[in-house]
Amino acid sequence: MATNRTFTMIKPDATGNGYIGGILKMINEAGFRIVAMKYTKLTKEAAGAFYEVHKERPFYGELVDYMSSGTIVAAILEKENAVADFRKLIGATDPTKADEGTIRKIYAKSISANAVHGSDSDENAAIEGNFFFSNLERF
Ligand code: FUP
Repeated sequence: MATNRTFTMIKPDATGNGYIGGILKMINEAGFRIVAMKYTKLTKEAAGAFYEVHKERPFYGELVDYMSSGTIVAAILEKENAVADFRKLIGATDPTKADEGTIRKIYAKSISANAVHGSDSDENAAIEGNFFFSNLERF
C-alpha cells in the first residue's frame, strides 16, 4: 500500500555547491510537503550501512567514500504518489540521461555525484526514513 511518503538526501556535491535552496524550492514547487529534515554528515560506517543493498556493486566503495565526504540534507517528503512522483522530479541516475527540467539534469555533476537521492519503493522509503529519524508518528 502506498504510504504517500518518500525519503530524499541532498548529496555532498549539491550541498557543497550551494544548491540546497534551489533544490528545496523545486521540491516544494512540485507539491511535496517536508515532513522532517536534517542537515548532517554521514560517517563512512553509516554511509556503508545506508547503501548496504549495493554492497556487491563495483561502485560501492566509491559511493560510500563520496557520501561520507561532505554534508548532506536528509528529508522525508509527503505527497500523493510520493515515491514515483519524486523519482520523476529527480530524473535518471545518470544526469546526462536525465530529462530536461529534472533536479539531476539541472544540478548533478555525474552519475556518482548526482545531487539527490530518492527512494525506489514505499518499503525502502520507510526503511531509509527510519535510518535518519525516529518517532515519525509525531509528524
Ligand atoms: P538511483 O536509484 O537513481 O539513486 O540509482 P541506483 O539505486 O542505481 O544507485 C544508487 C547510487 O549509486 C546512485 F545515486 C549513484 C551511485 N551509482 C554510481 O556511482 N555508479 C553507477 O553506475 C550507478 C549508481
